Amino acid sequence: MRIIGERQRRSLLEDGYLGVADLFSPAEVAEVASHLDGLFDRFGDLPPASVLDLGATDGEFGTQVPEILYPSVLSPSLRRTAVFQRAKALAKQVLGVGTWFRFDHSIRKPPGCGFETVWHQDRVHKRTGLPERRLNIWIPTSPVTATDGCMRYVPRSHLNGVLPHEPVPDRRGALRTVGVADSDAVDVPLPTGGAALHLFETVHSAHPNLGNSTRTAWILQFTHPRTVLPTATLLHRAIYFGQTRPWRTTAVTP
Ligand SMILES: O=C(O)CCC(=O)C(=O)O
Repeated sequence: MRIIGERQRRSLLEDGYLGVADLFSPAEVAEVASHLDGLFDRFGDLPPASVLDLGATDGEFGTQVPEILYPSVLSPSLRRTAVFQRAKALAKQVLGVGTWFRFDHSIRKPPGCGFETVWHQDRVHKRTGLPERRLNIWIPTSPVTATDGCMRYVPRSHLNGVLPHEPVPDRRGALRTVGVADSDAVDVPLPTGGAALHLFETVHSAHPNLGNSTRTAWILQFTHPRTVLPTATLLHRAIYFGQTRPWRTTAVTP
């Protein structure tokens, strides 16, 4: 199924990122937002393995930059939304037949949150050595600009392999790409219904939220094994099921 135009697809593959303004209707995004809000409302009661805070090491956990891992496993209704289905069709259009859903998370930046998401390549966090291509679909539940936490990308940075990363002092779990200048980057502001797409190796970051509204994003990651061998897909799926088992047994909504 064709979700974006061929020129957009080529631009994504050439630049490593793409902003699309009109992938979903506001009502479709509102449905996602209500599921995510339900999870963030219960943040303190979610299984410890499914929550993080990307803020300062000495900050109060869950109040700075709360993150929920695998929200669609905790709240399986998310997988039945039009947003999920269209995102999956889009990933298949970009990566090809054999693409499947790998991971989702949601990151919230409360109003006045001064923490940027540091420059990084997603591939740096990959734990398995299986060869694959991945696509991230970053979906904000409200309009975003540089003031309230939109994504930003370094164009064509996916072409240089995995770059050196360094830990960020006083920030929880953050690994930052060495030597990126803010002036190298392009902001991707979006209206409600838009999404920012990027490849596994693209250097990216998100602005702090200095606006007055909460910024919440649902982030879906799809993978395409770089081999036609069916065993590669089976291995990927086995790893996925192993990793998500603790979340699946504690699903909190029907
Ligand atoms: O939402 C954010 O602040 C950052 C998201 C991100 O880094 C990603 O989607 O890979």
